[in-house]
Amino acid sequence: MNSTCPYCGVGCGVTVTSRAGAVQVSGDGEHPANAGRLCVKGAALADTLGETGRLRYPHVNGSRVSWETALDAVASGLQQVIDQHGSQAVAFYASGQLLTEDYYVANKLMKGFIGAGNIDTNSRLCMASAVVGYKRAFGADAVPCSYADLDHADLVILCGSNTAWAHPVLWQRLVQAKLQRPAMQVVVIDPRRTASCDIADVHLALRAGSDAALFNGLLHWLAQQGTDSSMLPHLADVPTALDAASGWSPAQVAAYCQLSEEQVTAFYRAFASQRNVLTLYCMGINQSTSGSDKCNAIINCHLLSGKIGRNGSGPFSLTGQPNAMGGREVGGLATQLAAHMDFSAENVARLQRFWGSDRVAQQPGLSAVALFDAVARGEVKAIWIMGTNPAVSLPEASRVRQALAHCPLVIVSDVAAQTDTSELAHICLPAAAWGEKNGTVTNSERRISRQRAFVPPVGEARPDWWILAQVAQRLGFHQAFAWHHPAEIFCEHAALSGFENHGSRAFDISGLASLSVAEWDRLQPVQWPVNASAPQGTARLFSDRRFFHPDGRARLIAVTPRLPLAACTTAYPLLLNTGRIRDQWHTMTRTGQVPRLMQHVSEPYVAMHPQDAADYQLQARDLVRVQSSQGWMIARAVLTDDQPVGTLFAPMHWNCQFAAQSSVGALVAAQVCPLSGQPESKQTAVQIARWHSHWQGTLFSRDNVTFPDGVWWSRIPHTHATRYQLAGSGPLSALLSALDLNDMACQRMEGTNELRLLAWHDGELMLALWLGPRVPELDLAFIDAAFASPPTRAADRHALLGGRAAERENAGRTVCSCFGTGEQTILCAVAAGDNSLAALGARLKCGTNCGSCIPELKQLIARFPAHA
Ligand SMILES: Nc1nc2c(c(=O)[nH]1)N[C@H]1C(S)=C(S)[C@@H](COP(=O)(O)OP(=O)(O)OC[C@H]3O[C@@H](n4cnc5c(=O)[nH]c(N)nc54)[C@H](O)[C@@H]3O)O[C@H]1N2
Ligand SMILES: Nc1nc2c(c(=O)[nH]1)N[C@H]1C(S)=C(S)[C@@H](COP(=O)(O)OP(=O)(O)OC[C@H]3O[C@@H](n4cnc5c(=O)[nH]c(N)nc54)[C@H](O)[C@@H]3O)O[C@H]1N2
Ligand code: SF4
Ligand SMILES: [Mo]
Repeated sequence: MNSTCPYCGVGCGVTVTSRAGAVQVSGDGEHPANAGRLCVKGAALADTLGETGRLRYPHVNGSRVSWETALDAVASGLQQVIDQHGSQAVAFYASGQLLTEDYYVANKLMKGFIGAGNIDTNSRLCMASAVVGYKRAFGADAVPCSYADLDHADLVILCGSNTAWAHPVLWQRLVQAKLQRPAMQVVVIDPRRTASCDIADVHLALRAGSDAALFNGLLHWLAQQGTDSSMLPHLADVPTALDAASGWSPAQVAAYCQLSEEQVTAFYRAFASQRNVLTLYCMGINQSTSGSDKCNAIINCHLLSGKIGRNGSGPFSLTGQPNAMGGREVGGLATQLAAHMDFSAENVARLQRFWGSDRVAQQPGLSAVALFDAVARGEVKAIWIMGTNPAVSLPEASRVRQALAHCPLVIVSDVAAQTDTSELAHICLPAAAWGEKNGTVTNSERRISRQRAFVPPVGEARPDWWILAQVAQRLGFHQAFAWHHPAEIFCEHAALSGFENHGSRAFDISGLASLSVAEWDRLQPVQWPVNASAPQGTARLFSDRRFFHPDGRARLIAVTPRLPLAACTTAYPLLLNTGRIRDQWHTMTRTGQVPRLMQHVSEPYVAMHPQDAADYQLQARDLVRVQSSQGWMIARAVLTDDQPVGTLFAPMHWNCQFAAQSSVGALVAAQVCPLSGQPESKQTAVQIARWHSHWQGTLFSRDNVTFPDGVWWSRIPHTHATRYQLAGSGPLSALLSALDLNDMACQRMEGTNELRLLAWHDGELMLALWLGPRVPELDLAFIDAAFASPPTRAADRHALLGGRAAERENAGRTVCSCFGTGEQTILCAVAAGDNSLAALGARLKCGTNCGSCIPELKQLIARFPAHA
């Protein structure tokens, strides 16, 4: 059966097969988004199925209860708050990872029937600026482009997007396009060098947060060069935008962006001279206190030059989450109603008619950061969080935790048994996970695809739409929430999109409003709009140069570039950037359970330039305390000249389930773009210092371990055991007593400042521990395997205590996650003459599946200069 990958906004189709009871997931060769390709996360989907780490039953105040009890508790809890404090005192915080049907029900319940605007979503942290950018420019939140544009572009600009790691299958398509048409230029705009620079002709490592000036300068340049005059009748507000851009000469841009004037003019020349230009932009643009303006600065250039609405051209905002777009369509953001309607009196009345409700919210609700502030102030007294983990992902995450800890009613719907957010919940509801639920998602190119259920839910997990509808009924809204099947919800949503639309709203899938359940089930991927005039969907918008403002013209927006609010000071001299790594998804609740996805990068880290490391007396792998004015974290130092001097990068993923004190969200300030409400997650001023410890260690354990205060730990699931990396300064006895070695037979080797220990129970290895002033180098795969088949000979046990098999070569850190190929293995092969991608692929297979590791393979090959 076919379904859709639940991770990123590329929206790859997958084919699910079952062989001898084991589920296998492969790329769907027929799906237009990926044509059979998958990245490592998609390829590892089968490993996320099953009960590991899942929430299986409803819980109230920590005790398992029946669904009846849990749903009654949710409904009566919400009702009580509404009765006492009004509907504004309750809120939903939802997610671009819900299915469209789930999302539609959540929005309908809050805005249509509870009657408040307070439903916002994690898309606020992600897409909100892109939405404002499109709406201001086009009069609608409508992505003009398609992935197929990559096959026609002459110049592709990746701006604030590490596509190679965050949208890997799209990146593979770009790599292929460049192979086929080497003349196609690729420009990467990113302060740091990333894996996406691998195929870049040019990397513009501009000053963090300075993109608006670069594009303002481009607008000015385009105006001076004389642009596509046929475009002008379709544009409004051109003079004011050009006026705002007029001061930005290449010299000024170069000084502001810390680039050379040659770099700037070469980029401008390329943009102006190439016919088809595609700008892909993502979090390096959106996550900013001037994110909306940055989006418009980019869109302005495409509009003025007419590089929009045709093959291979356009401003293409990449969506992060699998269904960020679906959320935008149903009104998941507190600032819109539903089906692309805003809160105008006309639209409120329209929705009242459609939903048959006289209590539709009249005004926008609180957006994410403001919402959690209102929780902190006690104004919002009940919050239902579904499909997101705000205690990790929101800025000032420690404040979010405190706010939740004091909130009278916190309800969490999640698939994971334990998250940093669910630890603070009064009511936990088990949601059906990917593979167990049925519905639709919309990817970055407006393509609606089906996610299909193929396994029964674990325990008593239920689909999110069902949970929401049950609560709605208990709140007294029976008829409006009486669906029996998600297909019915989809059809209602599709009907609403066409309701009194007459071409006024871009989002129109009225052509799908009368699907039968069987037709919905068979629905093939299709790009909206899908209506009477475009029954097969629409690949490209604005080919006719008609936009959605009432006069049909697009708007240029006057942009005044602003640098990040986060500014370095003597106390906080370094600028911390945050983002994604290749093999992890967000707060790791699913990908963190998959051993092979934990091997590429296993621990929270902070990347810095070697010069900065030297200034702070840091060495590679040291533990570093990173501190901002908001909070602090501990992470391992990675030294790389990919990182500009004076700047750091830390992944956003780690949290209290995977490491002690390593959540970067605690450091980021809750400063937002005034237009979009999106936080500035990419820039934080920080100081760093070595985190001193007397000992470090590696522990493998069959069971999870809780460590005493003062011990820093990070947890890394392997196939047969869990590994912990440890560090601390306290007495080792406190650590050893936390390990509870009572009933175990222990083999020890003690030296000065050093301890090695194996603990056995009934012939099974229970624990293996190495402690000392530095982490010893261990053969991790060999140790993990000993938990499945313990060595019996004394000599082998002795070797195990040494941490490595007597005769085995250490494969080193995993580079290729698909085939588990280690760095050492690759380096040996390169040294032996396999010094090309093809030769490595032929010998070790690495890089031949999803291709995400190719940039790293190339770097390893480059370490050995080719023989003359
Ligand atoms: N592996 C993986 N893939 C994912 C996700 C994941 O968790 N893991 N999450 C998905 C989601 S929800 C999202 S939103 C996307 C995000 O996808 P991306 O936006 O591509 O990923 P990020 O790593 O957040 O940030 C992108 C780049 O912005 C750069 N940047 C920082 N500041 C600036 C700046 O001032 N200007 C410019 N031009 N660039 C800057 C960063 O250095 C970084 O390389 O990824 C999606 N895909
Ligand atoms: N510093 C910093 N912070 C960031 C970012 C950054 O770049 N830097 N990026 C921001 C961005 S772009 C994003 S999108 C956010 C993401 O941040 P979050 O949304 O908080 O991260 P996730 O881990 O994806 O959370 C999804 C939750 O939903 C659960 N879940 C999975 N499937 C289902 C389901 O079907 N139903 C339900 N009910 N639950 C489910 C998962 O177990 C998990 O707990 O982080 C933001 N925060
Ligand atoms: S590129 Fe995105 S949608 Fe495709 S397989 Fe990877 S994570 Fe899934
Ligand atoms: Mo995102």
